[in-house]
Amino acid sequence: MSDSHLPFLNAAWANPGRIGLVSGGANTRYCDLLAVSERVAHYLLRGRSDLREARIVLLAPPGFAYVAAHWGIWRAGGVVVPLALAHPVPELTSLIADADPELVLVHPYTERQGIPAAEACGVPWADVVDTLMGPPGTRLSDLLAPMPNAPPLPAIAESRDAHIIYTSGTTGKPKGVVTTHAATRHQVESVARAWKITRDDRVLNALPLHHVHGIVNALLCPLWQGASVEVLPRFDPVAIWESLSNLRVTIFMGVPTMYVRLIRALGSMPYQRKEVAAWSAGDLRLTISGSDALPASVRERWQRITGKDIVERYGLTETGMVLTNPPNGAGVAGHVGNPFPSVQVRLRSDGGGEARPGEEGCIEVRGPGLFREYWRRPEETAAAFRDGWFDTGDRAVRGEHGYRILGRESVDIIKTGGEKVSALEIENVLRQHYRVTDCAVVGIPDDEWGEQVSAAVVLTGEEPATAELRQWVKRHLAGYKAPARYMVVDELPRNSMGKLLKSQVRDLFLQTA
Ligand code: MCA
Ligand code: AMP
Repeated sequence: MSDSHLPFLNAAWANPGRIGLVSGGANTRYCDLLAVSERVAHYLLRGRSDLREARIVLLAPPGFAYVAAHWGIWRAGGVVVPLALAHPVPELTSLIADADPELVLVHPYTERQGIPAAEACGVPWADVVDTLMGPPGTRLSDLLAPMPNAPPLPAIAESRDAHIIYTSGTTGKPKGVVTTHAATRHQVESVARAWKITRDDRVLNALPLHHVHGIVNALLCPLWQGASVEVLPRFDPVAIWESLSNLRVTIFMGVPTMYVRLIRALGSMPYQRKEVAAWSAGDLRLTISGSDALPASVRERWQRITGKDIVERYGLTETGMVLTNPPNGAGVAGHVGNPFPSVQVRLRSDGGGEARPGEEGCIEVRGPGLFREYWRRPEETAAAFRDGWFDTGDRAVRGEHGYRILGRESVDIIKTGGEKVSALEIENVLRQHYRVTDCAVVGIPDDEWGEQVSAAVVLTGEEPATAELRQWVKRHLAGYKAPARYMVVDELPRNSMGKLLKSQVRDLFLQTA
C-alpha cells in the first residue's frame, strides 16, 4: 500500500490490527479501512496523479462506506463535501451547484434525492456501495486484496483544502465553510488534548456526518488517536442505550435534544433494562454536550439517573471547538468553561474594546484551527473577521467559572435540535407560496428542541393553510427547517420605517403558548 503522507493516517498505519470502526454490527480494522480507502482513491483518480482539490460530494449515511469514501477522497487529493441526508432535491441541487463538485457519491439510502440533484446540476454521480465497494456479494477479502500495480497516491500538503461544510448564516442561503488539512489537524489535536482522547477510547457516534460535531469531534478525532468509533446510521435512543449496555463505550457526544430523548426513552424501559442502561451510562469516561445550550434541568436529570456529569462545550463550524468545561466534571451549569488548547478567545464589548470580566460582549476567536474562507464568497469571508479575529455572533460574559453564553446577536439565526437554521431562508420559501403575502420566522424556546422554528404568516383566502405550508417548506428544505408552529395574523408588527419587529413576533407566540 502507498502512503499519502496525511497525518490523520498515522494512527491507522501504526495500529493496523486494531478495530477502528464498528458499524452495522461489523468490526473493521484500521488495515481494512486503509485498503478500501486506497481503492476508493484510485477509483476517484481514474489514472490521474492527484485530484488537486476537486470537490467530491459525499451523501451517505454514517457507516463503513462513508468512512472509506471520506478517507479515499482525502487520499486522492480531493475535498470532502458532506451533505445532509435530510435535504430534499431542490435544496440538494442548490448546494451541489454551489459546491461545483466533479462527482457526487450517493448511497442506496440517498439515491432517491441524490441522483436527481446531481443530474439537475449536470454533475456525474456514482454509488458509493456498488461502484466503490464492489457489486452486491463482493467479498471483503477481494476488496482488501493488495493492488500491486497501483501508482502511488499523491502527497498532500497541509495547506490544501480538506472539507467544505455547509452552515446557515444571516444571509439566507447556506455558506460553504472551507477548512484546510492543517486547520482540521489543529481542531482534532485540540479536542484530543483537552479531553485526553487516546487509543484506548471507544466513542459512540450517533451524530449526522455533515457537521463538525459528528465529523471532527466524534469521528476523525478518535480515528486520529487510533481509538475505535461505533457509528450508528441514525439517532435512535433505544439503539444508543443498547450500545451503552452491551459495549465498552467510553465516550458519548450529543446535542442537548439527544439527551432529552435519551432520558425520555429510558423512562419507558422495563425496570431491569433501565437499571442496566443507567449503570452503563455511568460507566462512561466522558459525556459531552454541544452545538446548543444544555438546559440545567437536563444536566441535573442525567446526573441523577447515571451519577455522571455532562461536560458542556461550545464551538462553531468556522472555528471547530472553542470553549470547554473541564472533562473531570468540575464545570458549573450554564457555563461553557475556558478555551481549548491553541484557541484564543476574547469578548468585544458593545463599546468596541475588550469586555472586562463580568461585562457582556460578543465572542471573537483566533487560532490555527479556523476556516480559510466561505466558499467563493470573498466579501462575506472578509466581513466575518475583525483585525484577524473571527466574529462568532454569539454573546457571552466571562466570570470565575469561565464563559457563559447569553445568546446570539441575530434574531435571524435559530438553533433547533442542534441544527443552525436561517429565518431568512425559510421566509424566502414561504413567500413563494401563493397564499402567503407576508411572513416572519422566529425561534421560540422549547424544552426538547432548544428553539422551535415558528412562522407568523399573513395569508390570502379564507381557509387556514398551515398544514399545506409545512408540506410546502418540506418540499424545498430539510424537515427540521419547516416551521412546526404557525400563527395567522392580519399584519406583522413593523416600525415606522417598515422594518419587521421580530421581538414582537416572538412575543405574539409566547403570549399564546
Ligand atoms: C426534526 N424534526 C423537527 C426537528 N428535527 N421538528 C422540529 N425541530 C427540529 N429541529 C421533525 C421532522 O421534520 C420530523 O417530522 C420529525 O421531527 C422526526 O424527524 P427526524 O429527522 O427523524 O428527527 P430525529 O432523527 O429525531 O432528529 C433529531 C436529532 C437531529 C437527532 C436531534 O436533529 C440531529 O441529529 N441533530 C444534531 C445536529 C448536529 O449534529 N448539529 C451540529 C451542528 P415529520 O414526521 O413531520 O416529518 S453544530 C456544529 O457542528 C458545531 C461545530 C458545534 O458546536 O457542534
Ligand atoms: P453551527 O453554525 O451549526 O456550527 O453552530 C454554531 C453555533 O451553535 C454557535 O454559534 C452557537 O450559537 C451554538 N452553540 C454551539 N455550542 C453551544 C453551547 N454549548 N451553548 C450555546 N450555544 C452553542
